[in-house]
Amino acid sequence: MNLNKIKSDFERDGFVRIPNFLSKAEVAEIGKNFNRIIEDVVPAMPREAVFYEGETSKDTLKQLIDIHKHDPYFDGILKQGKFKAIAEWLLDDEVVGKTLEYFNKPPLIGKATPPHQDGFYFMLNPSVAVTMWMALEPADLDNGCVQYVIGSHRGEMRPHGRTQTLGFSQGIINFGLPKDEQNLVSLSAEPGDLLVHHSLTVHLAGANKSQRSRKALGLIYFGKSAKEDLQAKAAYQQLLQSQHIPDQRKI
Ligand SMILES: O=C(O)CCC(=O)C(=O)O
Repeated sequence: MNLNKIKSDFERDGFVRIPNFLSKAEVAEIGKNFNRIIEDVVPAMPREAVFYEGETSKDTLKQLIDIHKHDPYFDGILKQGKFKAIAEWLLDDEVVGKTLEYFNKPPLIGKATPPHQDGFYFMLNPSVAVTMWMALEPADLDNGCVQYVIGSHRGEMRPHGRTQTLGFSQGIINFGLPKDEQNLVSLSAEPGDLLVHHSLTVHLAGANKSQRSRKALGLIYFGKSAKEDLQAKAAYQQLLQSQHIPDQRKI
């Protein structure tokens, strides 16, 4: 791993792909633990932390949030070790691990992830935070890999509005400007490849049109220098209430 190159790519593009960040054995261990969570822990998790694509069944499970609050193994993954260290390196800051998530797009029914900036959900000032997305299975355009708008982290916070996508309630309302179209790239990934993006980077993912699932681990880190914008947060909570959204994604 060339850490300097990883950081300069991240600073230039607003995201970086780190191939083989975890070994196949480490990925298998995480996959095994997610299976354990789905069997043993999900039944006791709060409703607003578990999202299904349509009916409630293991085959339609699409997202789990805040898993670290329910399980010491995943708390350790979030708060110790390699993921946290790379977040600190990229942000030039001490970081706090905020949440650990599970993402899937079930075969044929996994819906698209709307274009958004994570910072809109976080309400930080300055918006010093990263999201990590590590493939547990091959991800490509057919099953809905992550797509980024290169350099968008250097732009402004875009206007967001209500979507109908469970787990991603807010999306950019004017997405599709020439600067979006011209700079959009798809990042296919193999198991163990890690994608890291800045909280202002515009990103999305397509629907899963394939017969394969698309499972991934998600992690979010805030820099110690990022302060919660309490006024903006209160306004955001009010907005969610007015939209009848009981949960707040990510945090
Ligand atoms: O898994 C996905 O489809 C997208 C994940 C994402 O957008 C995020 O974690 O911010």
